[in-house]
Amino acid sequence: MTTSATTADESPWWQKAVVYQVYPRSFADSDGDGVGDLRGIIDHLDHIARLGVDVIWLSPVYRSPMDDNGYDISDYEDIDPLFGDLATFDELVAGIHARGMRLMMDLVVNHTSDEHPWFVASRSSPLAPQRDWYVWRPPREGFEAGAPGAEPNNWESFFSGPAWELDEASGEYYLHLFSRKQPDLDWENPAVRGAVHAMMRRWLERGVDGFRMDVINLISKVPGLPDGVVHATSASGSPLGDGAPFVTNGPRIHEFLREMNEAVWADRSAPDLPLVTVGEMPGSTVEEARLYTDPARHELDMVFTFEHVGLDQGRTKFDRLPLRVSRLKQVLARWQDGLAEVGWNSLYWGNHDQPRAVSRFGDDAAYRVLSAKLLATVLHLHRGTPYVYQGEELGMPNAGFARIEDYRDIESLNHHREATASGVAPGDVLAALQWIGRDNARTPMPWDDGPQAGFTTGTPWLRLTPGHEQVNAAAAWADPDSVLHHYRHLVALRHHEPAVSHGDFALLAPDDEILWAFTRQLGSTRLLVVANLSGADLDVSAVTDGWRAAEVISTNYAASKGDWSGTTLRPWEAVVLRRTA
Ligand code: ISL
Repeated sequence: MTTSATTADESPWWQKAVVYQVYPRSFADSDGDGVGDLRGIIDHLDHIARLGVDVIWLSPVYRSPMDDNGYDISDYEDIDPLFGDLATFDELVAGIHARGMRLMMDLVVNHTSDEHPWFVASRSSPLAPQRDWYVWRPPREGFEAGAPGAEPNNWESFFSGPAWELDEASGEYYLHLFSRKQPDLDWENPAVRGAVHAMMRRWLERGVDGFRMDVINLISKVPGLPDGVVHATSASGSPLGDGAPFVTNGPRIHEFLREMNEAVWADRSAPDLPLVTVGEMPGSTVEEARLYTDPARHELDMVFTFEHVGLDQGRTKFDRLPLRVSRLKQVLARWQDGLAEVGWNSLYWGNHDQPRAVSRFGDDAAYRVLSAKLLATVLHLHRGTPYVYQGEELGMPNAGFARIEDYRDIESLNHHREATASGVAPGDVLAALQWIGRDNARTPMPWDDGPQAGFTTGTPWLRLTPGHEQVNAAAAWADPDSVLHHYRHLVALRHHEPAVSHGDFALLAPDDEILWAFTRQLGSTRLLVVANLSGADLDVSAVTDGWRAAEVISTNYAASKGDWSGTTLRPWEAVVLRRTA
């Protein structure tokens, strides 16, 4: 059993915090155009404040052609008119601060939009002063520009097809790890880094309290950009290889993050510094995360791991594998252990890129409410900073759209096009989208049981998730046994029980496929979490031995505080016990 490096008392504020993610397109629409906006968020801030959370992470609201819903930015300094303007943004910041919360902005600097003035200038000529702000390369030797296989290397884009786009005018290609409208910035260029730092400083001066850094571990690429292992051929006939090993946690990533710290917030030592940073890091191991989040290294406060959300996926995210609960528990436990002494975990089940937690890990049919609460209990009783994605607190299930016409996400649409073109049965492609597609969790927030669930007076940009007549915020606030009230309770528990935020973690029964059990310990306080991931009763006496007299401090069954047997968990029941010494 390890001892923790920081105790609850001397730790930075964000180690006791809970973050709520707002996906602005789908939160609340104030002007009837069918798209959520800043005024809509302002109007609904009390929903978030009443949950008790400490921080709001706002997905991008900057000016954007919206090829990837704002993750393609054409002006880092302005708000997209679809969402509002800078004056409304200032009002939002004030409203968040007035409620005692903080605001974390999305920082998307691996790439810009192809409509960003930097890229427009870069593209204008091979001799343009900003040419080297992006990654330009001539065609592969011996190939004519535009011929299949002429791309400078064989990397596949994360959004299907080659990761290079030909610029006809110059006959050169630019790199885009995501869509062709998201050209990668060249971080080797100090002018690029300086421009990003200056932009970050301006947002901090404007009052924001931190950054969630989009795919920040992809910004340093291996020089030479070597070909990856080939695994497929694109619909256009180019061989496709895996570029991930050459862009993930690249050679200069730690240097770039440290430099960013020095340039943007010189002194991070003040204990009450409002700042918080989290790096989105697909493909990072726990060992790498320890380096990124070691406070002595001045890089990041925490990172988003993808290991636990990749366990049900094969070579690509659309290849479905059966999920083993034992693996899920063990992966999260390994991250708990790996960051126990040095570093810090972020904890999440879902976000705007993942399907709904209750559909993926729970039972969204017979046990939607219970399994949503169970998943919340298990996650929020880990050590780290939990993230709640809008709608998760209502136990929203996947949208599960059965027709391709209902999808809007570029990743899903590109995959559908490429996969069907290369011969995969359309029904199989749709089944994969219904399970893992990003639109599953991007549907409008259901506020009430009225038309369009109170999200908009117009036509929503994406259809609502079926069932909003029952699953909506108004109904949840009115029902003391709702998923929402359970989240409120878990947030409060973290704030008031130091063993929740800082206790040491130990996984019990690691190989059990149904029981999820672990302990937390801080000083003389011990907690036991037991959860039954099945629809049948489960005897848990083997792990509750010695806990019979313990106090029940959390349960997901209505009004059962006093009456838990101590030996049997009902279907999808999750209980937290506390005892001293
Ligand atoms: O959805 C995914 C996980 O399976 C990835 O393809 C995802 O794109 C990746 O995690 C990076 O995500 C971030 O950057 C993307 C953007 O589309 C995502 O919304 C964002 O969270 C490009 O900016």
